[in-house]
Amino acid sequence: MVMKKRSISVLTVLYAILSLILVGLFLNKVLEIITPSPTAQLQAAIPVEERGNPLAIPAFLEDRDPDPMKAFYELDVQYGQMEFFPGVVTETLGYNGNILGPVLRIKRDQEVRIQVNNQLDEPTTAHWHGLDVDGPYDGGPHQGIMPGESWTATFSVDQPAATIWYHPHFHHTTGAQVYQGLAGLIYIEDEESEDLNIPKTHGENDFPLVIQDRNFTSDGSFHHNVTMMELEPGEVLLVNATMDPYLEVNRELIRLRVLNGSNYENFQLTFSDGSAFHQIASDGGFLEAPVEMESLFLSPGERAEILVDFSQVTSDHLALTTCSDTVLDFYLSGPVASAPAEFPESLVTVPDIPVGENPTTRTFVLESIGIHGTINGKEFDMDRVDEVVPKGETELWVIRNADRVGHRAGHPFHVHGTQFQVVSRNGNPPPPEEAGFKDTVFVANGEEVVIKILFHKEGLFMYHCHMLEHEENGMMGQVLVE
Ligand SMILES: [Cu+2]
Repeated sequence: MVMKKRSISVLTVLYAILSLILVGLFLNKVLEIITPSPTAQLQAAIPVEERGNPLAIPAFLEDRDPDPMKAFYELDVQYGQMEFFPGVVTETLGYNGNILGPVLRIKRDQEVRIQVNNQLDEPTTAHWHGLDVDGPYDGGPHQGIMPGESWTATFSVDQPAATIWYHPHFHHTTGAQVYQGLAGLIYIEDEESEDLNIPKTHGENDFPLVIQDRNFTSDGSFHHNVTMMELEPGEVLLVNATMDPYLEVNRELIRLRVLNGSNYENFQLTFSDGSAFHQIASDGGFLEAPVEMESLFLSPGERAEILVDFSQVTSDHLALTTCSDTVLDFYLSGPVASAPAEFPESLVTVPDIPVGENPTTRTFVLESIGIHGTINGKEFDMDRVDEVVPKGETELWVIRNADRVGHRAGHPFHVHGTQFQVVSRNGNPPPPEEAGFKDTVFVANGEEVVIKILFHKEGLFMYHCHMLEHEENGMMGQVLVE
């Protein structure tokens, strides 16, 4: 009888503790919902009439080699500060400035040297995302630049005109360094891109748009909040590191070079008036012909160039949006035209990557649980070569997303060192906007994407999910090309 009484009282105490925990968790959740986040509080402190900033346009970096067949660029990786919220300083990282970096313009067939000076007190690397380059100059995790040191990448450019980009890739700090501001664009130009009758005046009718989501802590610092489940989605969208950006343009044909520079988020871009536009280029260069679309999907790391015809838009204002959030406001001026702007019906001939009779086929199975992931059941190991591929031989890579549920609905699969072509998506031919050269392909949950891939350069290269926090938590492998 005594025993029974004691066991009841222990159970009662346990129930009481459990109930308290549950009530505590519930109240915490309620508090979270009713209390604005630090990011929302900082934004709300900006008076409505003071919101809206002219879109920052990154400058072209000066090429310091007078020889037109050569280019020499210097990038300083440095600490910076921004004032996104009036009177609140945000500590940032940038190349040659406070945040992001200048645009590097390189020409096909040029011999290029880029010297990267690390002025941070932590290691970094400079990876040329989308460049056909020898392994030692790729700027992946093996090419760490220690604090105070410099590293020079040397390469010749032998790939079509494209909008590519650069960002750090030091293992375990990539996500944090990109989040704090390290990213920049590279424009590769060639005779075809120069001859095409499309807008090409930088900052006038040809604009880069680096779109990134961000959160802040109450003191104004970037809040790169990685949980067991995800990287917390940003409540704020920055374009070229501009908060609440707007762009004033003439009513004419405008070219936008869009990079999804987010660590973890997909974008589904549309115009607020529902108007159509044309995609003219994907990651690795121009498409054969402009593709008309009303909505552009970009996963992290992907690029698209689009032509938007504002010439007949009567309204003075419209916005680029993603899932009803404003990305960029456009203010139009000038007369409304009576006819649409003209642009080429065909762009370039995209050379088909040739495939031999019995190509080697490799399968890459992507799986994730929350922030952690694997490729073919393995977590990344910097000391393990996962695949050995002969240089100059086209292979078929089958990329299968084994996830059935999960955040962000899929994984952007990126391969370093070359540009590939999509053969099929779930057995069907790719849509026309995916028919050009790609270096990052989105593979939705349950999907299977087949690519054909040909490495022209030797060395050790990474392939990985371009959700940077997945990449850092297992979803990366290494291919040795020899
Ligand atoms: Cu992923």
